Amino acid sequence: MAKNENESSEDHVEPEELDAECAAQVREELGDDAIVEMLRKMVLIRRFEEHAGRSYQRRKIRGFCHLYSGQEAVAVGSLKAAGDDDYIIGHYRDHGHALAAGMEPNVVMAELFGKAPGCAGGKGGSMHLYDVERNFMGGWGIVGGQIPLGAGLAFALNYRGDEAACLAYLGDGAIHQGVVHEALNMASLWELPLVTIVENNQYAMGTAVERVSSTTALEKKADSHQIYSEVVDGQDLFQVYDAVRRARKRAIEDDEPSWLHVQTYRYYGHSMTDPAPYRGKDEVNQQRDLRDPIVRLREWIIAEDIVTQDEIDAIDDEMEALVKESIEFADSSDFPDLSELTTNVYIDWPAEID
Ligand SMILES: Cc1ncc(C[n+]2csc(CCOP(=O)(O)OP(=O)(O)O)c2C)c(N)n1
Ligand SMILES: [Mg+2]
Repeated sequence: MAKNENESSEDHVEPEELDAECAAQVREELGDDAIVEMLRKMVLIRRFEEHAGRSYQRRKIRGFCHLYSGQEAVAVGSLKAAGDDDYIIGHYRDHGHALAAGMEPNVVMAELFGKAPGCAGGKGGSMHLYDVERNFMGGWGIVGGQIPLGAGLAFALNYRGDEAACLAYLGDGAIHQGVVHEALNMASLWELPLVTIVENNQYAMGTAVERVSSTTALEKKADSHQIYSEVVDGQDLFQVYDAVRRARKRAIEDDEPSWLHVQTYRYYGHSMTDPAPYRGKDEVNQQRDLRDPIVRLREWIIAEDIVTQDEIDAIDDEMEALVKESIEFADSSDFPDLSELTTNVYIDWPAEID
């Protein structure tokens, strides 16, 4: 497994500082407790992914498993900006969004283990987390397919007159899918409250973004649809929060969709079976040393005297314990009953149609 954010590579280097002005403004708006809470969520996701990776290697988790480590500030910052009635829809790399949306680690881990108490009864697995009560409409395995669904959710919000937006996440590898552009065109034309969040982690499976995209300035991809766009530092929690907060406001108050090009990085291979031969260790170490979203946030929190190093260490221990508990919970839970094999496949027609 890759090293965690507490270990840096041999030559110690100072990480890049967060944007001080933006950090101060968000601090003023949200307060210190909310910032510490966001740190806790980011650490929870990091620890969760480490344990999920190990459980996959032990064959406790089968099928697909795509880890989110490195991208935590995107899910946590953006979902902090979401309103209670907002819809959230994303891609298959969805553990981080599920946890950031408030799903219980036990329920998420049980789903990864294919166990009955999982959010989809253990029948969906890693790519299909879902929580209707939190308006988390799922991780989706069809690359780009979640964007027309997100546009549909945004349409529903408008149709019902709800003051809310749909946050729809996609990867750099999804932005050239035809349906994404069909959906963007409609979102622009119909002024839908759709906030698209492009998580540019630099690679689509094994292909670097510069090898497949006519431009690496991915924000420009929305220009022909006359959709507002901007570049966001995805390793800076506050910049993510602020960009999404403004995009949501534009969506709800000005009927303007947005396209946010969020620059981030993933530390593991595409999935658990990808050893990532297409990039060097140095590149990954450089990202971890200079741009890790948790390290950068911690440094800022300590410099601002919000909490002490000891309190930060205690958060680490607490999140590690929470995740270990979720592993034990998932491991000791039952698999779905055999009778579940045929449920949720066909609807009980006509009773459910009426
Ligand atoms: C329509 C479709 N085409 C191809 C695939 C296979 N596939 C799965 S992930 C992936 C790459 C997606 O990369 P990106 O959008 O950058 O997301 P990341 O894995 O980096 O989070 C591809 C091509 C798929 N799932 N769906
Ligand atoms: Mg990608």
